Amino acid sequence: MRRYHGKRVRKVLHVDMDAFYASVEQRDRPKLRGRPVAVGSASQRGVVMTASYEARRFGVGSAMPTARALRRCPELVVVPARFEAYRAVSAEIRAIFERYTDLVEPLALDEAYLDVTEPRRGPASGTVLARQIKADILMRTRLTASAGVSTGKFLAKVASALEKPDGLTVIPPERAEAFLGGLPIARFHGVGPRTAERMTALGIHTGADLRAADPHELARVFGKLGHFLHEVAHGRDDRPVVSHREPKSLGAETTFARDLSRRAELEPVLEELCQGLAARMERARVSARTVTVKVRYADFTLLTRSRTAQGDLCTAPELLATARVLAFETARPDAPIRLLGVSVSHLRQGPLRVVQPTLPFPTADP
Ligand code: TTP
Ligand code: MG
Repeated sequence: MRRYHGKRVRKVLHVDMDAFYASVEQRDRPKLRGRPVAVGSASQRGVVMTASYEARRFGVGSAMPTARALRRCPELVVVPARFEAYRAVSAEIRAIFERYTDLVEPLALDEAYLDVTEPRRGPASGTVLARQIKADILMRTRLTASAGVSTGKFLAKVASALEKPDGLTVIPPERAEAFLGGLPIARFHGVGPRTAERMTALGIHTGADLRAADPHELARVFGKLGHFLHEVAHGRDDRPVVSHREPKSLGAETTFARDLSRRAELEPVLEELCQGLAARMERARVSARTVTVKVRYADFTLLTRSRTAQGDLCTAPELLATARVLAFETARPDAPIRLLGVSVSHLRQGPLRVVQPTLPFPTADP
């Protein structure tokens, strides 16, 4: 891992599709290419969700009433949204991101943070990976994305917007301080037009002004945002990239201080493992179909046995019933054991045991 002033430096990417909905429409309807396009409702009271870069030159943009957009750009083509198509592209880019790192945090259909400090493939260069990811996206979806590369989420996100469309902006650690110092306040994440106005009234125009401001005063006037801005203006942004992907399996194991061989000694350990596992499954809101027990004997031979249930397992007693069979009905019932583990797989998302609500009227059983 790269170090800067003795500190470990992360490599964080922010990738964001260009004029996302509008670009998908232009891709799928060649007649719209090169023309000012807005995606949104064409009705009198409709609103523009996004506009192609051709339309942006006329001052058309997100959240603008369609009527005003048409006044600004009379030749504007307004098309309705096709969310299915956008979701499909979203899944494609997500799959590309996940080929490079496990740490993918989607923010919306068209954007995500990626931590590529230790990538799954390719060199550990944020710049090279960003270029590859952009090329993959273009090849797979025929759409362009912009990427920002830096040491944290904040800088990566600001960077990705700097050279849109089809941009790639890198802010290395040695340039971060100067960059943040010169950054206008309105470009700081979380600062809308209102906050920007209030900051300006206090004489805060740039990141350098933020750094010079009294942090207590900032926190008093702007609350949490004030504290956050003071921190990021100093380049302090340790927020991790958190992937919300569902786990494929969950497991727990214990190595004993001394080898155990009697069932009476092993039974409570197994019970504890199953209880811990059931609690984690509940927090993750998953049920499981397969239970695996792992036994390492004192002579280090390893035994793993699995059983897949017909239905979904979720409670500790259910897990224990299966784990018991697997652990104790083995070929070596009395051999000393040094490690015992239980894991669950074939996980399914969903509330575990939903009590059927009473129906207001009788229904026919299937
Ligand atoms: P953005 O990434 O904010 O915008 P964009 O991709 O259209 O343009 P760019 O990133 O190049 O500046 O939003 C992604 C999509 O989300 C956008 O295509 C449409 C939708 N969206 C809305 O529906 N309403 C909104 O107010 C905004 C900002 C976006
Ligand atoms: Mg976008």
